[in-house]
Formats: sequence, structure tokens, C-alpha cells
Amino acid sequence: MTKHEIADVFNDIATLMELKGENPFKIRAYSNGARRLETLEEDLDELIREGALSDVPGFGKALVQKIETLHSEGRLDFYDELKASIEPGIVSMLEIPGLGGKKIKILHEKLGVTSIEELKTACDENRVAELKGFGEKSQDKIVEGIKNREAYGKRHLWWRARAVAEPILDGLLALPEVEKASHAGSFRRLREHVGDLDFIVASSDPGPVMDWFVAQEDVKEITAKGETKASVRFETGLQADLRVVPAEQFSFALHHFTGSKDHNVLMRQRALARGLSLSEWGLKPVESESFDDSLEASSEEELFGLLDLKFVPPELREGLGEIEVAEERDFPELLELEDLRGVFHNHTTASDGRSTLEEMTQAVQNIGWEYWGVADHSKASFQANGLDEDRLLKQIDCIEILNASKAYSVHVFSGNECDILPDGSLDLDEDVLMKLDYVVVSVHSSFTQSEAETTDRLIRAIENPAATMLGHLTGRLLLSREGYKVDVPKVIDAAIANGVIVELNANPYRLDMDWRFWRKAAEKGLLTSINPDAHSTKHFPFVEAGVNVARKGWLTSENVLNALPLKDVAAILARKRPNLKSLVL
Ligand code: DGT
Ligand code: CA
Ligand code: CA
Ligand code: ZN
Repeated sequence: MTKHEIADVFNDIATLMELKGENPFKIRAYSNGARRLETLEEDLDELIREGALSDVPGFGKALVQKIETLHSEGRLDFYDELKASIEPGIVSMLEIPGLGGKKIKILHEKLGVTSIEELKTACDENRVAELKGFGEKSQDKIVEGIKNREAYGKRHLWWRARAVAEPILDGLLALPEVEKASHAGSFRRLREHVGDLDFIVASSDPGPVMDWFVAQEDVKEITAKGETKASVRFETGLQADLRVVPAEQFSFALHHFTGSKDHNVLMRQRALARGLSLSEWGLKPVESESFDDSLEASSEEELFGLLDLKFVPPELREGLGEIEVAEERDFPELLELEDLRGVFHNHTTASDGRSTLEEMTQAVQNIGWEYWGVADHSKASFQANGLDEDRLLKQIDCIEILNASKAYSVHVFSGNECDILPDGSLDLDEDVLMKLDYVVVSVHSSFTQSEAETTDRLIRAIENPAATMLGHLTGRLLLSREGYKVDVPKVIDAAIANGVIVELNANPYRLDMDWRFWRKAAEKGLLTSINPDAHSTKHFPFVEAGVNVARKGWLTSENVLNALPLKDVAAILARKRPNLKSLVL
């Protein structure tokens, strides 16, 4: 752990000890220790290596031991046990502004509250206001804090965060004082959701940059403002951090605050193995006093180069094997939005979509794609006005007529999103399904089956000769609904064995299958399709969120069906439809 992380732990320990009503002198030793660590001028690694930690004023024997353990092992029994000894509901009350260990202890002892919900009830019943040392005002503040926590405590979808992040970056870049500016953090790493936004700016005149940042129109609250660091909160609860650094530190700060933490740990270890110390300020010989003699890197490429590494794309910096690759070779060219030539899995007004077949075709043509595939719901999804066999056959005719009319430069594939019934069979007659160019098979019901049942159910559907691709593998909705339990690697193996494509559902709330599975799956030979699951012409842009996930999953255009030209797509679909004339173009 870094000294800042250790300081965080010490502050936590102090608060937890307050909650338990422990000796105030001991408590103060930890909070003072945290402050000493934060302001420590010497290098912590060096102090530890030289055994000089106990020479630092304020670091007693107990503290020194704990710092060393946290530094080397990243965890501490004492801390874990302390945390475990207090009910989680009580600990969670610390998230409410204005409530520290002491006050929570009183609330717990006098009112018996053990969770935020119980605290809310106590406030509603005016019991907190009547407590000595609280009063009406602090009760109101607690109620406000609980309300805000619900709005602010959550993470934010990348897709929504982007709408906030892009204008900020544009605004920063337009300031005359700004030499360089970039996103950092999880947003830059293209995570599916972000805790907050991070921005790094290079400037020799930070004042006006800081002033602009906190004065943005949508800022609801300035949560911090110093000379080179600021944090603001927007109406949606999303928070943004800004850091301004001198130009020569920019690459180091950008790399550091892009993270991830795990990636940074590996990078620092690699630097140490070369006798170098890497930080947000630079890269210097371990023995030199300050980062004033840092090596120079005018870009992240150069920074990686200083450690004999190829440039690691930000979205791959998760500490999941990227450094090993960067030691040896350039990274593959990850999928780009421009690589896509069409899309499958789209709904029309025939089921629950809001745009007609013609409107969707026109929109695809306007984007400049070569083809798209219809995939309306099947009859078991009656709430989505799913199609039965008769309606589906009529739709196939409509698509044939549309293609034959040559009214559009776009080819339309006929398909269906066919429900996988609870036993793994498909919702529509196989004869009819085989008349389609392709079939997406998806689960829309019986989410509560066991993992084994769901896995078998999906595999049975995959083995169905009519199945072309598997839709939204887990059915999750990010930040609101867990997916159904399923053995993902087993499903991947079954898909590969049966020549079935696994979709990458690009709806920003789904992004299913998750990025963590793609690298390995693609290495084993799995093909994907970036599917917007569009229910309107407005949803085609979702594919960008899907491309993000594909990149995070190390995918290249070779792994993606809808990056292929029309003829090659038809050839792949024809593997499952050898008798279908319409596929031969
Ligand atoms: P988020 O915001 O939770 O989605 O995730 P990140 O990765 O954006 O994390 P954030 O905003 O806390 O910090 C940005 C980066 O700064 C993080 O990826 C790694 C780096 N970093 C360096 N030192 C520390 C540290 O002591 N604590 C944390 N949390 N991050 C650090
Ligand atoms: Ca962040
Ligand atoms: Ca942050
Ligand atoms: Zn679906």
C-alpha cells in the first residue's frame, strides 16, 4: 500500500475505535499517524528499507509495525478484526455527512439504531431531535444526508457519465492556460460504470483553470478546492476531480490517475526492480531525494518505454496480464466503431420496437452500414407483443419484398429473438425458425432457476440447430438487476462447440456478456456480434458502448461477425442454413 492508502486505513481505525468508545489517546495516535503519513516528505519505501520509520516523530512502535505490515502485505489483522467486530449497518452510518464515530455511538446507545433505515425512522419520529447534543437542526441535516446518500452513493453508467465528461474536457481544452488535458480514471479505462470522473491538466497557471472548473454551470456543490486540486458534484450526484500539474509531470500524473490501482502496483514493482521509483510526480532513481531529477516522458508511450514496455491502451490497464504482453509485443489493433458494417438483434413495431422496418432500414443506410438484421420477440414474450409462427412468416415475406425492391442500399436479414423456454426448448417451430436467415436465442422468463438448471437450459438452446447466436447471456441490468446465475465458461465452450455466436449486447445497461470473459473466450475461438438490441432508430449508437466492452475484452475486428462485409456475413450465417436460398446473394 502507498502512504496515502495506509493513512486512509489509520483514519478508518480511528473512527471505528471511536464507534467502540475506546481510549481517546489511542484514537488520537491513529489520526495523528494518518496526518503524519499524508505530510511525510521522505519516501516511505526508503524509510522502511532503512529501518528508519521509528525515527519519525509521532510514530510509536505499534504504529511502525502496522505501517510495515500494511506496506508489504496490503492488509492488517487488527483492522480486519476491528471492522468485523462492529455491525455493518452501524459502520454504514459513517457515510452520512456530519456523523462521526462519537455521534453514531450515542445514536446506537440511546436510540438503539443499528442501520441507516432505523436512523431514518428515528428522525421521522423526531427522536433524534430530542437527544441531548443533537436538536432539530442536526436531525434535518441527517435526513438530508440520508436522501443525498441515495442519490450520490451510486455509481454512474459510462454512457451517462460521458454526456457530462465530454463538455468538461472540451471546456478545459479551450482555456488558454491549458497546455494538455485528458480524462483519467475508470472513465478513460472504459469501465461499464464509474464512481467519479477524473481530469488531468498540464498548466503553469492553475488558478484560472481551477476557477473555471468549479464555476461550471451544472455544478451543484464544490466539495474541494485547493491550488491544484478540485472536486465538484453535479445535479445527478456524479462527482468530478481535477488535478493540474506542470507540463513535465503530465504523463506521469495521467498514467497514475488513469489506474487501475492493480495496474499501478505492477508498474511500480517493475520500476523498483530497475532501481526506480514511479509515482504521479515522475520516475526517479530510488536513491535520489526528490522527483526533481525525474526521467523525462513527454507522452505515456515514452513513460512505458522507460520501463521497456510497449504502450498499453488505457482500457487494458486492469492488472490482468497486460504488462506481460507489453514486455514482448505490440498490442493487437483493438476493435473500433468504424470497423462495424451492420447490426443484428433489432426490434421493430412488429413487436415492442418504436420504429418500422422501413424507418430502421433508412436509419441504417444513413449511418452508412451495409446490412442489418430484424429480430423481433417471439410469442412467449407476450408482454412485448412477440410474434407467433404466422406473423413471423408474414414478416419474412415483407423483408423479402423490401430487399427485392432495391429501395435501399442496405440488405435486411430476417431473424427473430426467440425465447428460450424454461426447459431449454425454443418458443417457435423449428421449421419456421429454419426459414429465417438467423435466430438470436434469449432468456426472458424463469430467472430464478438454479445455476445448474440455467446452464443446462442455455446449452440445450445452443445445441438447437436453429440457433445462430445467444442473446444477453446473463440478463443483467447494470446497477439495478443481477443477472441469472449461470456457469459462463461452460456456456462459452458449448457455443464454440456448436458454432454459435455469443452476442455482446451493447445496450449500455446490459453490456452482456461481461468484458472480463471476452479475452479468453476469443482465444478459444468464440465469435461475437456487437448487438445494439435497438428498439428504435435512436438506439443504433449503443454499439459504441459495445465496442468499448469489446476493446476492454481485447477483441479485434477478426472476432466480430458484424465487422465483416455482407458476403462474408452471409457465408457465416449460411453454415446454419445450408438450404436457404435468400442467403446466397
Ligand atoms: P472509480 O472512480 O471508482 O470508477 O474508479 P477509478 O479507477 O477512477 O478510481 P479513482 O477515481 O478513485 O482514482 C483514479 C485513479 O487514481 C485510480 O484508478 C488509481 C489512482 N490512484 C492512485 N493512488 C490511489 C489511492 O491511494 N487511492 C485510490 N483510490 N486511487 C489511487
Ligand atoms: Ca474515478
Ligand atoms: Ca476520483
Ligand atoms: Zn432480449
